Amino acid sequence: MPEPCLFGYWRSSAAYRVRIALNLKRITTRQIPVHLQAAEQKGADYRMLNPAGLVPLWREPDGFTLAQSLAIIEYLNEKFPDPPLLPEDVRLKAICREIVYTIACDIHPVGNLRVLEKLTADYGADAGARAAWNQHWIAAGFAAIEARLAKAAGRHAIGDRISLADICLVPQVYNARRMGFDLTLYPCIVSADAAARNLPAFMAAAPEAQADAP
Ligand SMILES: N[C@@H](CCC(=O)N[C@@H](CS)C(=O)NCC(=O)O)C(=O)O
Repeated sequence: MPEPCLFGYWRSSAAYRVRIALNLKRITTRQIPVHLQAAEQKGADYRMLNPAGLVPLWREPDGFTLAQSLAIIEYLNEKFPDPPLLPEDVRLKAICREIVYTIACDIHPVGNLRVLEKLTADYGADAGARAAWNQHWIAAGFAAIEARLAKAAGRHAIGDRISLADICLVPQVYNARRMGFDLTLYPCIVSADAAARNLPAFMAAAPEAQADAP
């Protein structure tokens, strides 16, 4: 039977989120690498599939496609409800989304490759300036998440069950570490990351575990 495909890239944190969700739900998927450093996401062939020119992209055998990691994950969560990725309690669900949106709307987009490339092309930002820019926005978002986790976290970001908050947090912490971001001020984030990162579904989704990793 043909499998659905996930177009991604080993180090894309948005694709990493979807990989974790797929593993938690045990959905078999064919992974198709799109080499971001080689700008494959900007090529005409890929843009035919995803006009946004970004990964991840979900494609089903009947041709149905979906972009945006959170849209993909919420779609999969509705189609395959077990295990649920959002808390049942409406307030906890909203808090979970607060954390998720802080990462996916406030931190991740401004550190994206195309934004960093634009900073360099139009404003002459060198590697140091790009790193400082990234670290500034990670710090702003992590301060808000740390305060929230100090109240909401149990073993995981929201209580004791893995949720979409952990699915977004682990890739963002991976990115932060990759950029040499100092996590000392964020003990609750470090603890939630450590509790989730070594679970099998997270380990199998990790960048270094992907076939396209160098
Ligand atoms: N909001 C989108 C963001 C997707 C995104 O920015 N993907 C990055 C990789 S993490 C990308 O494709 N970057 C390519 C580029 O900037 O040219 C999502 O959650 O799917």
